Amino acid sequence: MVPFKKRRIQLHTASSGDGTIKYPQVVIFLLERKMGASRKSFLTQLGRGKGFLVEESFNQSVTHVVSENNSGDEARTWLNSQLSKQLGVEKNSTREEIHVLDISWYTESMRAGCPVDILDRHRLQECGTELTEFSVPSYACQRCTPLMGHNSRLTDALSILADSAEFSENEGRSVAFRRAAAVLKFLPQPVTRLKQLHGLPCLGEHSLRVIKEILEEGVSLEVETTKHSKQYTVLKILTGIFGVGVKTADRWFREGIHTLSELRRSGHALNRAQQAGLQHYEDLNLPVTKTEAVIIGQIVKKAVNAVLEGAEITLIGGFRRGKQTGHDVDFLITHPEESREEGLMPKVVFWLESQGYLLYQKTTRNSYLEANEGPGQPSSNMDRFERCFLIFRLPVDTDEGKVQMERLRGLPTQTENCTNMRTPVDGETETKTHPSVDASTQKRIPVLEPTQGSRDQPWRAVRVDLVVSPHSQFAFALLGWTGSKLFERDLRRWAKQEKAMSLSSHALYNSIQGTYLRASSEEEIFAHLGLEYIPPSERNA
Ligand code: 8GT
Ligand code: MN
Repeated sequence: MVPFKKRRIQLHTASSGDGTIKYPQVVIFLLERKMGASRKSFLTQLGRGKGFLVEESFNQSVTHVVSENNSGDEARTWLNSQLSKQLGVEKNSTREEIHVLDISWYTESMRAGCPVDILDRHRLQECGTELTEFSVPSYACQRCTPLMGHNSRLTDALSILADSAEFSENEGRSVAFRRAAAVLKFLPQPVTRLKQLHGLPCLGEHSLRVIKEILEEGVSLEVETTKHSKQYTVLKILTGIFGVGVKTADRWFREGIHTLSELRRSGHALNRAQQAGLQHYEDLNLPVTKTEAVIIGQIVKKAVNAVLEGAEITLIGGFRRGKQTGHDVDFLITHPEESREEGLMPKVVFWLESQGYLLYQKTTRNSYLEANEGPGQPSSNMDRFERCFLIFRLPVDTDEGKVQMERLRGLPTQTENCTNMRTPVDGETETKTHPSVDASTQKRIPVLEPTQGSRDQPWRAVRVDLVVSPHSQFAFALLGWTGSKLFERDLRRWAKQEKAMSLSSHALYNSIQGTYLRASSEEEIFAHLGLEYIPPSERNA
């Protein structure tokens, strides 16, 4: 694209109605061919009157060529001849940078008063143009999926439908939408035409319909309706309370409880987790930063070293995959000598508690016994580590802490690159001092005076998960707790369907030979499974 500096020269030649050019980055040229000189002149004046930069003649600064009644091939042929003859530019060298658009893009932009997003239907179709064809392996564990894809408009929409299906307890449907989103996230380029997706795995009829609508219309009616529905917005709020699952949230919703204050007033008996979740709702819905995760890691390391020399901790979950924010911080603890880790968790928790670092804790016992039980179903092995759910009391007297305090002070706590974060919302209108964002209306609304743990406190609440693994199972635990959830799901599915093996976070079992396959690294597990190794940063399916 022509540097901005160069383009400014053109600003003088293209006069607008009152001389102001509102969108200097969008340099339009109207193709006279088949449009006619008088219509071109009329449309040019119209555009300039609205502050658009419309060039009289084609030149190097043009970014948008608008054509009427020409086919895509005709317009491209004309453009290429201009580029090579007039400007001496290699034929295809700038093809990707100049948009060749139908007049509908121009008229819609006139109506909107600004350049509208370029949708599939605005681009002139070219028979001769080759669209990028994608090829995608079926299982997420066969693919390198980066943190950020090129199709977030589509994947965000599908994630909303996946969440909504989860709220209706339709797991199959939810997984189907998540699989479709994961395929799109893997693609190396933005999708522009539906036919590029032909033959790709995991794209069901429903997902394709939604994708088509977004490519053609810019939005999907179903997604918009879902996102603004009462059930969706209320369940987002209620399941955002630590300790509250979909079943409970849905029951409350049906009872007419739609806000946190209504829940507080309802007199419902809440369990210990839910009470803590409600009490620290705002903090727990504020994304945890990588810096905070590192600080908590240092504290946990101190605790672990204080109670057992030589014990090691590893940051797992989303942060290990390179995420910069998360909804919690996950750690895996082990000791190089087998069995030394036994009894470690209560001691670590006791140490943290005695130092005043905990607001809540619940430990679950390890019940995984390979020899006695044999290979259980992978899903039933999920919770068999000694595991502790914590709400950490993170001091904020550090520099980062001060930044956190600033963020907490009256700022809208929107989600940041964190799909399962909930946006704090509360419909209460009396005791407000802090604005927040209502997920359904995007209006700033006041929220309740913060409860303990926020604003004026020198600490904030953060969800932390600790898992203890014997050293012999460490590689499996590391792989199983690094995620993403879909990556894990597909690893287990691959093992079962393609290799007749059973994979859990404890072990890999060959069902045909009736043997366990040992591994001391993630690489070895991938090798046992006949998969190419995928590093954590590319497991973001
Ligand atoms: P986030 O915390 O930023 O939202 O993202 P995350 O770190 O990827 O998600 P998470 O909900 O904290 O889960 C971390 C990983 O632990 C995920 O890969 C998930 O599959 C895995 N995981 C659980 N629960 C359990 C469990 O009970 N057993 C095992 N083995 N893995 C689990 O969330
Ligand atoms: Mn996590």
